Amino acid sequence: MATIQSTDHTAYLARVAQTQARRLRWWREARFGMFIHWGLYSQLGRNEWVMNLERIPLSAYEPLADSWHPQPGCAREWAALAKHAGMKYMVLTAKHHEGYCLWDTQQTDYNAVRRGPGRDLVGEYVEAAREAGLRVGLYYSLMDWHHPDGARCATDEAARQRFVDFTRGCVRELMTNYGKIDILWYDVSWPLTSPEAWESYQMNAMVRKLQPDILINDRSQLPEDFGTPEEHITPAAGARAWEACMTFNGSWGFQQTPPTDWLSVRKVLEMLRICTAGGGNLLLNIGPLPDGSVPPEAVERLTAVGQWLDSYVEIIYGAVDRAPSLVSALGNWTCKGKRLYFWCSRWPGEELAFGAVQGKLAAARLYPNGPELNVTQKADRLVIHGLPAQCPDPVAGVGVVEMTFRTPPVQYFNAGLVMPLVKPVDLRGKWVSPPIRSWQVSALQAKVAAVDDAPVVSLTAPLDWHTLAIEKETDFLNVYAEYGAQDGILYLGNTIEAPRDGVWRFYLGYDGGCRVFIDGQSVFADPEVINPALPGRSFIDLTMTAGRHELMIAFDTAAGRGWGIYACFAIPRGQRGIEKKPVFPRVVK
Ligand code: H79
Repeated sequence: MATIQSTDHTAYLARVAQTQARRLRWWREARFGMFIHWGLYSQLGRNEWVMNLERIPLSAYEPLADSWHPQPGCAREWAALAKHAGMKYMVLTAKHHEGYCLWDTQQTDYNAVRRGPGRDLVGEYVEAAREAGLRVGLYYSLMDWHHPDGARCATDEAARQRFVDFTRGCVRELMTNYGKIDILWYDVSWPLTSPEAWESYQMNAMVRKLQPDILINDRSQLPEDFGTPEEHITPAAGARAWEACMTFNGSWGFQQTPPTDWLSVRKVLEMLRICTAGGGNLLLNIGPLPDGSVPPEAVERLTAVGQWLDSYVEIIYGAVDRAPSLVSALGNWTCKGKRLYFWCSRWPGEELAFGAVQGKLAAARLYPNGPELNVTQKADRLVIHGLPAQCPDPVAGVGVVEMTFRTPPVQYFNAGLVMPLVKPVDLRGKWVSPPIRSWQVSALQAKVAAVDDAPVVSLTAPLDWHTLAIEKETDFLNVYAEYGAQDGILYLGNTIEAPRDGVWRFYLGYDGGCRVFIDGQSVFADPEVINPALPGRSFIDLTMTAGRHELMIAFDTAAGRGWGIYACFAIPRGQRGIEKKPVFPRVVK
């Protein structure tokens, strides 16, 4: 039985993965959506958790179902506002934790058609969103404070089955009765503690059968299509799609707060900029009043946001990507096609500089239509001249510089320190060997939790070894150039020949954690960064017999924006003078 189930899941997951890029296409370009929290709690105006947080008994809460009489046409107002604000999709709470269903459901009488409103509020919303050309999302809380099995399902199997049937019934109706639904936004999956208990695979497989193009969020205890950081903006790792959901004034459900407690226009634009630079979306909430009208603070601010967006359409929406290899303390980078955009939120004045950029800048101008700017690019410093003294956009407090590069830019920061890339000449001299000039470099291997867990490998292992020589200018092995910004373990190996039995000091500067092996024995591991320009700070005394040995370094590319190693041998201090002329291990070609 278990085997059959897991096979089913594999097939399901494969299908999800296979269609994901296609299904996500519109969503990745949409950037900005409207979240709408609206329910019985809106009448109380003390947060959508009011029933729970104030322990309002059901007998006192349920009458809210009859006293709710929202104005007709309010969904059109939301849709018009979303459109004006530059939002491309909407997500409405079809059922929040309180358990009240805003649609015409057969699963419970506790719904908007049979009680107070006497209307299908989901139906009205879907129609209004579609009319405005917006994508349609439905929020559904798995947790349910009204359903009699909503809590005891955790401890009573019959209750669990009833509750899961109810849940599946609700979701089926939402996915069947309203035409094309673009997003299913699950929330809180308390109290069941596994996707098996929720029967999430089966439920979501049903959803996808009914809605082949749908996107499902990650809150049914399965990762599905996108991550949902809540009240913080944290980009997902790698290429995983993500959407930050944010309140406007600290409460999802309608709550009156002083105007200063609402997000300012600038703050909303900042969120949008940070989401854009992280390749994610912003789902910004409004909590309409019980009559369905939108709080004037939200209307006013969203309207201004939309006006601002009109001038930035090209670089907010569409195929905008992260530019993960570039950083600055003054703002964020994005790219679109061949162009790079620096969103400068801390305006430096007439000159804007970037350090350690490799890649030739061809042209720069102030977005959207400034004249071409003068630039100087020398050694590791790139300066853009002739910018306005003050930030050109007083609304967002951000100026965008559009750039094109001849070759794709990356930054090599040397251990994060601002220092000239000097050769470590202090190590040169009679008792110190020249640096090891070339290494065998493996293909990037799987990431490990800590560099001291890096498995032993040998040069005979089939890891696509290739030769990499140190850079002429610095004598460093530029590991960064090999792996770009990817995370993983890179192996650097050499066969060396010791000229006699003895102890040699192995100086190693490394910008990133590493582990060292001799003949498959671990002799050293350090997760820290030792500036390669200061290799004397880090050494290992290696005892070797005369003859050949394999020297292997596991280099943790994730340990920083690391860029390389410097390695050489030396005769330890106490042993100097034993021999007239020091002899060092040499690399066997
Ligand atoms: O709808 C909005 C919020 O009401 C809802 N998500 C957004 C989009 C939300 N707010 N807070 N939470 C969810 C936090 C959830 C806390 C929980 Fe628990 C922790 C739910 C389950 C574990 C506390 C412990 C409440 C139930 C068990």
